[in-house]
Amino acid sequence: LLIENDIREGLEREEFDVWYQPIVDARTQAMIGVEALARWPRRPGGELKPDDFIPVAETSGLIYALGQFVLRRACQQLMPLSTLKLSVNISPAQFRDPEFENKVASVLGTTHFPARRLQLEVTETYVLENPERARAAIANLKALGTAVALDDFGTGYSSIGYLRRFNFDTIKIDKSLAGLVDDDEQASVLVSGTIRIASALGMQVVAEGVETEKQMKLLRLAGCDQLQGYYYSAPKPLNEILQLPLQQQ
Ligand code: G
Ligand code: G
Ligand code: MN
Ligand code: NA
Repeated sequence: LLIENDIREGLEREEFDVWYQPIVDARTQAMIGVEALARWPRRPGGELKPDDFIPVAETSGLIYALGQFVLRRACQQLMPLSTLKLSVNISPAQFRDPEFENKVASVLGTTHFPARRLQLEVTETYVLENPERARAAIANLKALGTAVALDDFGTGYSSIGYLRRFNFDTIKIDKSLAGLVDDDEQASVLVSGTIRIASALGMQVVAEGVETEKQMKLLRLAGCDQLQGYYYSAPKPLNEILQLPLQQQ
């Protein structure tokens, strides 16, 4: 059983790592950015997935330290790659922290990573539980120059009409929805309608979970700006991502 102390020790011993998944321009197919994903490869007794350790980190409060580690490490690693954008997942608990924006600013300050190359991904859970704080945090982050994305769109309950009021720069359509694009007519209408509305509201649209060429083509035709998924690559260490046969912008 994974307990709080294992994660604390893992952080102290620097057993955690950050892997990356390419995000490509739907039109040119060039890699324009990466999503950072926490990994625990050196955990004694075998690797654990984020779905095993992120929830424990959240309930124990260690998500603040783990989140800062991921953000700092990713900014340091991406720093030398002049144009590649970086997208980092943020837990609702981190976003709730009134010091969160200051912590982001401090990482940008110490790593010299340009704010405009950074995007933070949040889920609707966070937005729904405290709309006022969410609005303020998003405004403060945008004032820093950092973009904010709504992650996992299509897995929750809220409509794009409601979420529009939060000024997200980007909406990421969840793989459970995007993956349906080649399934049936109704699903495909749902996906393309979402893309059209989000685009008309001025948001960038990213489809996640692209696994086949057919899905890639349908999502591009439906108007997605960016694509991400196993079709391009699974998450890997940065050096392996940079060796993929994807042109870089
Ligand atoms: O890539 P993967 O299967 O490993 O990710 C599983 C889940 O864990 C995803 O929902 C992803 O957003 C989340 N996750 C991965 N890395 C991080 C991280 O650094 N911080 C947070 N808060 N969530 C993460
Ligand atoms: O919740 P979030 O969107 O941050 O989660 C990213 C998760 O999705 C990671 O666990 C990553 O490993 C996984 N993932 C990325 N691309 C694909 C894909 O094409 N298919 C599937 N099934 N999972 C994917
Ligand atoms: Mn994500
Ligand atoms: Na997602």
